[in-house]
Amino acid sequence: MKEEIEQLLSRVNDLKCSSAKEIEEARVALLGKKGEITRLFDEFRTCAPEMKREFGRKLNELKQAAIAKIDELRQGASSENVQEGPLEDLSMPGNPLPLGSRHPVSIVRQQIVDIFRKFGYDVAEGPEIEDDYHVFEALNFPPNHPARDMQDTFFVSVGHPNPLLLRTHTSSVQVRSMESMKLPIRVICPGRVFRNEAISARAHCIFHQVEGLYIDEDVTFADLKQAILLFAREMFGPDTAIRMRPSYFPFTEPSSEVDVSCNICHGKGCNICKGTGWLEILGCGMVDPNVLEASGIDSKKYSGFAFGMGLERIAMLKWQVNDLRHYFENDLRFLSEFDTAVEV
Ligand code: 2U9
Repeated sequence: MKEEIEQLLSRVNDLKCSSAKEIEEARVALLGKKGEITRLFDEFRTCAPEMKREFGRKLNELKQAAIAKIDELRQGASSENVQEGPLEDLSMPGNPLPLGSRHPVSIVRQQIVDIFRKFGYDVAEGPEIEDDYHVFEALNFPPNHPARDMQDTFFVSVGHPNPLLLRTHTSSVQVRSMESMKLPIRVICPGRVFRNEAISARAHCIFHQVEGLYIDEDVTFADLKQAILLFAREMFGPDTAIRMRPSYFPFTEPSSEVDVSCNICHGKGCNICKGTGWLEILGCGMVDPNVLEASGIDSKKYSGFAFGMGLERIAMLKWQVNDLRHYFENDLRFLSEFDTAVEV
């Protein structure tokens, strides 16, 4: 008991609390009905008579020290809280918490996903680290295609019989959808992609895409054209026109690049559309029969269209951002320009 009293006394002497709440909690823990000092007084009643004198004196000293310490702490706390002059106006609003804002790429992605959801598309996601099959082979890339080269693609494991790589497009997600979903398929795949490119105002080694795929019986190029037109009008305004130019991709045949009418100069020509009146926004085409067959889909019965777009590019056109690097630097002066507050 003697040791317990001494330990408690040194704890009382070292006690440090700043707020009134903490001081009251310490008082209750020491001197309250179930407090440690109160318990020692209870034990004192049962101790041997020859010890009572010494323990009684020590216990009383401990109790007085605890009361004095609590008083001292209370005085310290109240003098810190003394307010000079009149009280502040307590009805004034508090300090506002800084609210974040959504990243421009996230805003554009959400808009595109919302539009295609309305058209009945599902949203699918897949791994960023992929294998050669899902990124190239299943998409009809020939074995010697430059994209398969280390100059263009980041490989995670080299010299492995089935090397892993960072996906260069989200088409790999659509391949996985073809493997796992029942036909007809209507799917939209947003995601981050990686290409071994030098970073500049117009190129980056990481960027974001949304790709889409629709496979059913009797899907034609006219369906593709209509889907893209409806999307462009939802995204860029009801007066938007589209223009399709022939192109080439290994995974679609025929393939096309799509421009929308410039909604800044309305065709007159400005420096955003470089005087042409048109802005390139996406690539698309009819899914190559080889791609359907590679995933076990009968290309005689089914056909489909696919499209892909780069989100940074669309956000650059939408907000006239002239340097891609702004999207990756997280400079608050840039990010706070996009004022859609995050909903919490
Ligand atoms: C499957 C079959 C076909 C996806 C497509 C494009 C055209 C395209 C580029 C736009 C700018 C990529 O971000 S970008 O560099 N994409 O032009 N993508 S068709 O075609 C597919 C995808 C999956 C199974």
